[in-house]
Amino acid sequence: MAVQRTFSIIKPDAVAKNVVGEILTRFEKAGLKVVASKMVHLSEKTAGGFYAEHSERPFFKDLVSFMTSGPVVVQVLEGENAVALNRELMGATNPKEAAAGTIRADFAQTIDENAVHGSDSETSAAREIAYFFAESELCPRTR
Ligand code: RTP
Ligand code: MG
Repeated sequence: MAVQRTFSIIKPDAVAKNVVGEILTRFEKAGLKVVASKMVHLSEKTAGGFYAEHSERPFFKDLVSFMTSGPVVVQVLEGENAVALNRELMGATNPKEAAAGTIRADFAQTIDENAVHGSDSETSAAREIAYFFAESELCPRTR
């Protein structure tokens, strides 16, 4: 498996709980390297555009409202099998169903406010990275 990049969001609930560092530590301990990172307060337009694939779903309005409720930290993570590895570290979408020791099991309580986002495929990762970062903001990690 080659080195991949994936896109991650530490959502407003986790930022409010002050666990940004603890979540980043989990990525780092699992061997993922941060190659870009910034804190942003999403506008409705940006959040809605990011989750456009869910625009017809019943939870879309609440999702956009939650994602714009406070700042988030967005990052690009790099490593072997990064997309699947990040999804494994995050746990199931619903924290109540997330495996013990995963980020969502440890830092979230509800499906609506579930601490983190992670790309679900390499194709999504490429689109999501480009949605938030210019190529010049990605910092190759040579050591
Ligand atoms: P994410 O995109 O945030 O990483 O989460 P995911 O892939 O695990 O889940 P996805 O199906 O892409 O849904 C995106 C976000 O929408 C909220 N959601 N609510 N109430 C519901 O049934 C429901 N389903 C999804 C969640 O916050 C989920 O993370
Ligand atoms: Mg998703």
